[in-house]
Amino acid sequence: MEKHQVICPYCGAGCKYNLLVENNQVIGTEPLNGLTNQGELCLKGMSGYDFINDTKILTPRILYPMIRRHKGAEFERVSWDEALDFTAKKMLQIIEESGPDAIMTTGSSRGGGNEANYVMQKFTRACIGTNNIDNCARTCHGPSIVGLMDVLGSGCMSCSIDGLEDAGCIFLFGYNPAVSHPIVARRIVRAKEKGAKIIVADPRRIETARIADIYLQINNGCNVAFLNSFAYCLIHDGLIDERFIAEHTTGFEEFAQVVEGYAPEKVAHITGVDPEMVHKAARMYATAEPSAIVGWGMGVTQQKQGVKAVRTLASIACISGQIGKPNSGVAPVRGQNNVQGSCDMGMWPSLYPGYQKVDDPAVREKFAKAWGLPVEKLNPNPGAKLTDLVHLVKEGKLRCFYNYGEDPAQTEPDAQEMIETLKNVEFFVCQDIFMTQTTMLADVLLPATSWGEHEGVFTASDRNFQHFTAALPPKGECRHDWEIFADLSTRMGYPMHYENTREIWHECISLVDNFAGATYETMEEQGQAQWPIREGESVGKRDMYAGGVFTTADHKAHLHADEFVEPTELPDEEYPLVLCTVREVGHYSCRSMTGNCRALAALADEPGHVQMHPDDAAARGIKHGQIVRVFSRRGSVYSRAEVSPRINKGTVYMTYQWWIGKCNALTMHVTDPMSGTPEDKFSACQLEALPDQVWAENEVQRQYTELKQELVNNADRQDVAPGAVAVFDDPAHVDQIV
Ligand SMILES: Nc1nc2c(c(=O)[nH]1)N[C@H]1C(S)=C(S)[C@@H](COP(=O)(O)OP(=O)(O)OC[C@H]3O[C@@H](n4cnc5c(=O)[nH]c(N)nc54)[C@H](O)[C@@H]3O)O[C@H]1N2
Ligand SMILES: Nc1nc2c(c(=O)[nH]1)N[C@H]1C(S)=C(S)[C@@H](COP(=O)(O)OP(=O)(O)OC[C@H]3O[C@@H](n4cnc5c(=O)[nH]c(N)nc54)[C@H](O)[C@@H]3O)O[C@H]1N2
Ligand code: SF4
Ligand SMILES: [Mo]
Repeated sequence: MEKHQVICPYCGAGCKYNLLVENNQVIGTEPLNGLTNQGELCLKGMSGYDFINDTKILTPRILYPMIRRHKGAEFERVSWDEALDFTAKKMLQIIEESGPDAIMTTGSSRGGGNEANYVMQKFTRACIGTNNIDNCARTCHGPSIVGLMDVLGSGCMSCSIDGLEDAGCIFLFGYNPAVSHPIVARRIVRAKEKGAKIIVADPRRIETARIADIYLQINNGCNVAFLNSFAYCLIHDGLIDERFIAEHTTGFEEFAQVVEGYAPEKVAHITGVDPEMVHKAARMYATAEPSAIVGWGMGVTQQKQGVKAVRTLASIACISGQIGKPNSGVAPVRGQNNVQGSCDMGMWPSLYPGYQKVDDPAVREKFAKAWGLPVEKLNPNPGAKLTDLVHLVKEGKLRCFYNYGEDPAQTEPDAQEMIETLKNVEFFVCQDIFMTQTTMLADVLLPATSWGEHEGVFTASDRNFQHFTAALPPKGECRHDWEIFADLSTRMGYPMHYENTREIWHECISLVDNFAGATYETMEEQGQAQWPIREGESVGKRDMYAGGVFTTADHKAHLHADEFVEPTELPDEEYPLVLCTVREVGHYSCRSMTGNCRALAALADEPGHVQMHPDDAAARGIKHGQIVRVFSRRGSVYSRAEVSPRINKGTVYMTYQWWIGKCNALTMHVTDPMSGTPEDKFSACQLEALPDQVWAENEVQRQYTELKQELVNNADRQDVAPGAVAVFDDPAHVDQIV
């Protein structure tokens, strides 16, 4: 048996383990003593490996390049040369006719790694000439990046995951670590054991609420009102750090003026919590010794006022002096295993690698020189966002979408609208490891090696770069993501040649002062390298902003508070329930990987669950475990009722992992105007009991089988080698292939 060291491909906790390999099959995992996981793993780390073996439980892997010669044609397997020449020709034609901004690309926050992302953004900027590049952080912690850059200067965690257990208080606001980052949740339990106070504010009584000293069951969608009232208490109850405010911040007067209107007593009808408890929570947080950390997640960011809430959270840390010392400050715990990395690599329309701004001439000068280009070739304008895709395609401004390692047909809001967009975009290239609902719609499908089949570097949520190795050789004709981008770029007239990921990585870090010390050698010697880490340094910074020195231009924190605005689609008579969409513990994002793992697929399957309060279930005659219909202004799906008193009345919760119980068929495409992040946490819906449960169970299975079969049919086209005769029963298709 062989053992190969990897970093987990699921959440951003960055757990380290070995893949156990026998006869070219992964047969298990073995936890290692990584910085964050210390010899432990969660369910997904333990059991989430066998998708690599192409189990075909949910959907097949793609192993050969395929193209559609024209819209509406079937997939046809072709050689790499043909697939890439076909793509290059079409993209060059679009650039010539409509300019580089008619193309959008994405980064992937999953298996590919930092090197693949670096090469993708170089291809996008240097070869195509656009800044239309984005990643799933747009639907995720985008508001944390934008809001924290405004207030503190950097859009990341100020502390470290392992440091959580040494804080005196942890305040969790709209973040459910027991499900989302179980190994981070373990640190919070440790903190509690070491005497830390825990505050949880979440409309659902989440697992961590059980160990909370104060649990605040706030109303959905009230964040800005609640945080303003929290800040009001800090100011009025004598809990602010006046010296810190005077020496290290700007804008306190304006901040105080805004929150003045939000006494907890005055806004209790919005927040839904006992004002006395807000005063208590503010005191517990501000007086904690030696430090306090405020941690947040999607409950904050997937809201119309996401950026505003983030700015207030960061300002709260500043005015109470709970930042700028060890194990303190802000913890927007990044979701995907490498979403911190794809942002680090500049998969963002306004930023080059290392958060260097595209509209800064000195930055463009630096990259142009390094990439051997005249500076005029680098576009000075920030590009479009992933959530702009729909309207740009509709308006005819975007003609090509190159989707690398994302599944928008499942994960973007208003799925039907997104699917139409993907069907309508003139030229749609997909690079993935699986056949998915998105890749099924592609004009060109490029098969990449999976995590486990390539090496690279991921960045964990707390800015730690960690190297992972390959355990298996590539399957079929799969190529590494970075090789595909470099080859395509070369065919399009901007040659890129790299021997390996080490070469790419060392080019990347030579262009970013804050990453320069994170060489492969440092990662090997230290186990990881946490940025900021300058050239020659072997250890980076666990904590940012020491002594209250921020990374803004004037090194001060710029405090911000805003007025509260209600969510966009409030419940009404027709759609009286709030729909909030969250996560499934044993499945991960679009589920292409976890759905193909034997143990995880056996634990939970379609049509997923809809969580509701017993009164909301009773009012509709719904019983626990029954299939129900959930519908909104956008669509209608089936799900299974999960009735629990831990859910707040008037709101139902669905997880976004399911194909049949697809909550994104119900969500709205409305975004925070400051970050472009969808309001996935709040829309209006209704539930209906289904009297004939036998029919309902059969209907779910019928839909599920049909969709799986559609994916298999598309994937089966790869079994017909180029030039061979197809044996499918569709005569039109056979004609084409012959
Ligand atoms: N098992 C598993 N783990 C995952 C993922 C997965 O798919 N499966 N996905 C990963 C990804 S991409 C991410 S980004 C992270 C996300 O991890 P989290 O940030 O924990 O995400 P959610 O569970 O969606 O939302 C967090 C909490 O916000 C609460 N909430 C809802 N509305 C409000 C509100 O108005 N105010 C407040 N304060 N709270 C509210 C919800 O009840 C929920 O408990 O998880 C990662 N980990
Ligand atoms: N309603 C609702 N929707 C949501 C959310 C929510 O809370 N509610 N959460 C949002 C959040 S926070 C996020 S982050 C997004 C996630 O949205 P996505 O990024 O779309 O979801 P993933 O499942 O991570 O998609 C990863 C894709 O990459 C592929 N892949 C994996 N490894 C590799 C590789 O090495 N190379 C290549 N080429 N491909 C690879 C996988 O097969 C999969 O198709 O979903 C968002 N959607
Ligand atoms: S906590 Fe996250 S990184 Fe760690 S094993 Fe679980 S899914 Fe993987
Ligand atoms: Mo995420």
